[in-house]
Amino acid sequence: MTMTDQGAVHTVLIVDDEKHNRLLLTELFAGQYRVIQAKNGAQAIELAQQHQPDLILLDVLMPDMDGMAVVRTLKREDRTRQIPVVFITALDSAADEELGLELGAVDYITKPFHPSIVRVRVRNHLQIVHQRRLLEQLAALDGLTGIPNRRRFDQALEQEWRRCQRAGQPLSLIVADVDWFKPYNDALGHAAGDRVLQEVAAVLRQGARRPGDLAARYGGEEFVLLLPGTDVPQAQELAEQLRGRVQQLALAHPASPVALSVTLSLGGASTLAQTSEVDGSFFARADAALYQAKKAGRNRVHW
Ligand code: GH3
Ligand code: MG
Ligand code: MG
Ligand code: MG
Repeated sequence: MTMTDQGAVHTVLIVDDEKHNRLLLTELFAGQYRVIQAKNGAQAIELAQQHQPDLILLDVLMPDMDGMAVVRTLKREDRTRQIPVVFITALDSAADEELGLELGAVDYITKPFHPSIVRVRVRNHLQIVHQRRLLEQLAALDGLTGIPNRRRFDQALEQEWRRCQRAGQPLSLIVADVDWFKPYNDALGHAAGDRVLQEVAAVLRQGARRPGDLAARYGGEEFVLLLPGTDVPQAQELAEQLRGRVQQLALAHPASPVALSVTLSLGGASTLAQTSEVDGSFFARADAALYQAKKAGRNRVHW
């Protein structure tokens, strides 16, 4: 079996109205992938949504809903848009092939097919799927600290905002900034500064412990924690814990005017979202609270 990056087996959905073809293709792939089968267009769409296969092998000529209509539907839905579709069909005109590819299929194979060629084409497309996922994962992470980056945070904020709005749940946000970090760098060098950011990131990552929580590096020495379903007292308690844990790291800071070690200032905001769009003042409130924490002397939480 060929593994995906998550260590699971790739799933291939085979769609054909003729049982003989389904069996032939299933036999071709069953040793390598998890194979699921659909015998018509409606079932194909249902199974695609339910199982999120890594690739779909799709017949065109089927009663009721043909393969072209299936692709149109898959491409309209967020959950199925990305799944690569390979047409495998008796329709061998250039116009049909052009239409199939135009609709967004990644490949077009005509029947009768050579099994070995179908096998390698599918394998190659699955390799691209695998590489795309690795790139997507990398693009969401901060290179220095390994925690999610600002791009990922921005996506998560939109998702969680809407989710909390629908569920009528609170959403909390903590913005954290390392105190006196410029003098730290100046005194101990940039490489030592980088190590501080890695240690602080590890503390914040451990703090994001509920499902849906997200700790991210927002930029420079500034971090954010997104806490869906977390109300003001819970979020304040967590912020205070994180402040304490960073202090307990006891990373010597020879140039800090306020403490002997590296400290963190944190600002927070909580909301009960009413709109479906993220309200820009949400982040601004947390940021303003951070500013207050700085002004009040640093190494503290403000709300
Ligand atoms: P404050 O307590 O008000 O936050 O003071 P500060 O010195 O931390 O704030 P300031 O914004 O003046 O300085 C931030 C510093 O963070 C300056 C910049 O060189 C440093 N910095 C930003 N990104 C990185 C990084 O990736 N690595 C290192 N080592 N330093 C960084
Ligand atoms: Mg058919
Ligand atoms: Mg700072
Ligand atoms: Mg800063």
